[in-house]
Amino acid sequence: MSNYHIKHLEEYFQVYRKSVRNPESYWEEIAEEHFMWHKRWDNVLSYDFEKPEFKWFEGAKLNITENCIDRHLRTRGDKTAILFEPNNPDEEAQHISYNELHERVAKMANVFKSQGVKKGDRVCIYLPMIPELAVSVLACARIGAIHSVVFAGFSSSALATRINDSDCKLVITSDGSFRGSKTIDLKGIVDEGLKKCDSVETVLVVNRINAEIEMKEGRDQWLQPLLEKAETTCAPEIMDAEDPLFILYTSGSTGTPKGMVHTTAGYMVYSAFTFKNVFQYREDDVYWCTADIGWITGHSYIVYGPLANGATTVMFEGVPSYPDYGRFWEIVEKHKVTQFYTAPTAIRALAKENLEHVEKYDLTSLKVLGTVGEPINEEAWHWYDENIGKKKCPIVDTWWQTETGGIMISPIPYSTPAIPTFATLPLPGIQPALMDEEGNEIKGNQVDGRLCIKFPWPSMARTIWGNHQRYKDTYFSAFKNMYFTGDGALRDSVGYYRITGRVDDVVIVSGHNLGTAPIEDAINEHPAVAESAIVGYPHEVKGNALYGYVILKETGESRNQDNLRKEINQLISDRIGPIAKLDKIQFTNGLPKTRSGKIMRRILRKIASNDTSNLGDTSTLLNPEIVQEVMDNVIK
Ligand code: 6R9
Repeated sequence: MSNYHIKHLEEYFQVYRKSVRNPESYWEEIAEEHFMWHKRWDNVLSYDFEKPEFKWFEGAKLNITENCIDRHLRTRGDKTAILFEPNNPDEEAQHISYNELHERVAKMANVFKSQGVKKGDRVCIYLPMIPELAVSVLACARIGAIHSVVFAGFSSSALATRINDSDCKLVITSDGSFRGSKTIDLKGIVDEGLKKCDSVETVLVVNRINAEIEMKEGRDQWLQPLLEKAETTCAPEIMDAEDPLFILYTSGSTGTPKGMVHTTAGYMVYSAFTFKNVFQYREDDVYWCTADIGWITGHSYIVYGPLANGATTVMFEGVPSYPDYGRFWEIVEKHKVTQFYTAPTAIRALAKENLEHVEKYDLTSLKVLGTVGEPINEEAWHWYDENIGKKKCPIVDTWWQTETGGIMISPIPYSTPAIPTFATLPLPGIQPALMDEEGNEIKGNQVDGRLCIKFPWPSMARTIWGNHQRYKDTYFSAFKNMYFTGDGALRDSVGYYRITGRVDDVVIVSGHNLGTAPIEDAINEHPAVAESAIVGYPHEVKGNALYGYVILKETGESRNQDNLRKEINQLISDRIGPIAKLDKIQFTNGLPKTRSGKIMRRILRKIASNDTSNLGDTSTLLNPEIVQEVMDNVIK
């Protein structure tokens, strides 16, 4: 039995020690045993932090879709690969078997080819969470085209920026999408965006909502008739280990989005390995990640990781609040979901609602719960543990990034004892380091610093598309011979990591470093508080002072606000110390959030600092309208 599946903490430590003593042989063994290669690698790893350049499994030849589909056909052909749950609960779910997926990917790949798409070309995928999205991703990989999935909630200008940055040749979209009780005119957004794009030759359109749309002569084509004519098999393009697999854009703290480039072999090995271990996936499980495939979480843990393991992966088109707040739990019951992976922001939103929405459903199929995307506060963690996991399901708080390609720090269920708000221990092969501002590594436990990774791992992003210098500057210049994550973290007395938030979320008040996340945690413990965000603003005496934006639960809204402010500060004082008390507290109905649920603290910081002349790009916000409301109620 290989060490692909870790079952005990003791085993974790053994595996971990082995993995860092000799990373090359560790990953080589996994790559050898669990994947299908056309040619073996000549060299497991070569790297240079100065250039920076990282190559894994160089010389190997493979196609990732053979690993995700073809090799399962003999033993799992009729097993459900993708379980599609539509937006509308009255529409029937689709069980797409591995055999069917094989055929659908081949047909889509042949359609792409018929439109002139070749190995190395970029294809932009702008689709809602429908099977065609996963199928297009895999079809690109089948023929060696580089996919660039753009989340179908992004605006036309955000779409155009991304298409132009990587000169996509083809765009695949749909006539529209369903989102709760609404429909969204995706094709209209594409038409608007493409006014600014010269590289796009073809737009393929999936019919999802039967909308009347305009089709531009010579550019736009309905997908269905092309699929009907397409051959049902497509030989895989044989790729080099380091050939790019996809580009995925992530926003930086400044400037244009960064097109992170992931390559084939290392990404495959690491996403598959982490999927199996972090979710303790077993053959008959039904795994559900609620993310959108437009984010890295969807790439690695809806598509590639699960399919490389021959798993059944649920794809949900809708939203947690439609037709009501019980929708997630209804789906868990209906499909007997065993692993459930979501974001803290979703948990907090659902925890605000009546518990009846949870209690109506049978959640006993669940075995493992996961969270990703931001630090999870204690209150949300306990709500998840008690009401969803019924205190029987390990919770994996998984820390990672678009750039890391896969989960880096996370408990392993049944092995790592969890502590709320701690991502706990690094996965095998991952070597975190905490650094001080002078560039020295902070050794030992009970310390905090800037989180870096000091040795390469297989799924690290290899460059920023078209801008290698920016890749170097952003990730490899702050600390020598290290990858800098941009996050702060602390390591507790037993070596567990807790992510304290982006380093730029740290506020220095009277010379004290204060992470905003722990203060928010303290505030969120107040029974009347639903959510909060803390930022720093300039203060004459302290350098910086703290400004809190607080959303109240319905029950809190009738309370006297001055009393609430006092209670909140008392809580902070109790939990963290008087130094962390807030100078100003603004009660608000909402907070500006990115589409992946992250609070845009940059905007809140400017508002609190009375510096609203240039709020920067707000086009990627989920709720741009809230910005004005927050500004109107600012406390001067
Ligand atoms: C996968 C993903 C990355 C940033 C990362 C960090 C934050 C993600 C977290 C977490 C605390 C966790 N983050 N997971 N913070 N605990 N479990 O979210 O990728 O969208 O690129 O965001 O998200 O700040 O640096 P991405």
